[in-house]
Amino acid sequence: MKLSNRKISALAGTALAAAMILGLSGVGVSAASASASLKKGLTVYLIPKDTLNPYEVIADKGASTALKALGDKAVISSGTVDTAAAQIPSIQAAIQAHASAIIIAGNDPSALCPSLKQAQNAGIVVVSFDSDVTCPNHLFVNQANTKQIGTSEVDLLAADIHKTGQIAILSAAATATNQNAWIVYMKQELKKYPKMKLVSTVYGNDDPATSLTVLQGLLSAYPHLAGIISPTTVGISTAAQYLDTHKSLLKTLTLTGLGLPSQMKKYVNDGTVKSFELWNPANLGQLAAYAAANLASKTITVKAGDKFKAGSLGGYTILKAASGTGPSIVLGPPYVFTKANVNSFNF
Ligand code: RAM
Repeated sequence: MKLSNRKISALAGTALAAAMILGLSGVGVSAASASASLKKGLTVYLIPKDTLNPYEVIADKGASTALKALGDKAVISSGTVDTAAAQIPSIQAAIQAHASAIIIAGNDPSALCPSLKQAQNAGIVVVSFDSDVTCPNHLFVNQANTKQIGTSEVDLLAADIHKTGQIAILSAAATATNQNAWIVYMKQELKKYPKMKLVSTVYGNDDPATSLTVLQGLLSAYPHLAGIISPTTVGISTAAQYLDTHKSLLKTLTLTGLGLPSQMKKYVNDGTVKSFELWNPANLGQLAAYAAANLASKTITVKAGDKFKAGSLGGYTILKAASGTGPSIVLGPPYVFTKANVNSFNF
């Protein structure tokens, strides 16, 4: 859906509008119309950053629901920590299983490339989603425009802290392609706010315990912190939980970033967090599933301008490679959650 963020905010007042924007009414897949030319019985390996992260679990469920509706088999396989090494056995398993496609959220931009090349040599189509890899000949299914995700998080925070004060970033793994790409644009956007100073970026590895440890380190190193951006659902929910039990910090500190409404609504409703952003991870999975099924069926290639239908999500066109990235498709704009709308969402 091609809606600007401003239009989305204007619409956000009603639960129905919000549900339409995030495709909640369409999570169930009407596969029939789009699937006529697709091969059936494909085996598709879904390799998330890790199998424990609730965000990845929802995205994988969206993908596997769509694949099953298309008559394909989905295998979800990954490690329990966000490293490339933990994902490589799953790529090998896909090769052993003669899979048709791999859909992977990269824990590292380049360390997975030798294994993914082996997979491609075995005839397996490679799609990255959520977090890209830099390897050749794959399609990246991006959740939203990379620049918009980065800049909008800074703008959200700036509005709340009167464009002034020390800020920090609580990120995921230091090698995560998606968070690092967003952080590049955060830094660029911060140039618009000369009185906001980024003092530190810490990495919680999308592990709640590590995220808590680095958060506590941050708070003790920078007692005057005015803002934290956590561009990861694991980081922001961990930080929100901590701030909820240390409410005096909220007098001077604002937390925002990317969160799951299901995890964050408690903290938004009790005032710990004012606003945060995301998209529907199940829709991201569904879009990646249709992209993989189309590539494996050779109804499209990894070429800018190629088009396909992603079931209830509608039509998508492959975008030109930008510098430093390959061809991609973008799910849609990020959505801002506040007390006014957060209760309408269940993901
Ligand atoms: C975490 C993961 C994921 C990211 C979301 C926003 O769950 O790091 O890659 O897209 O946050």
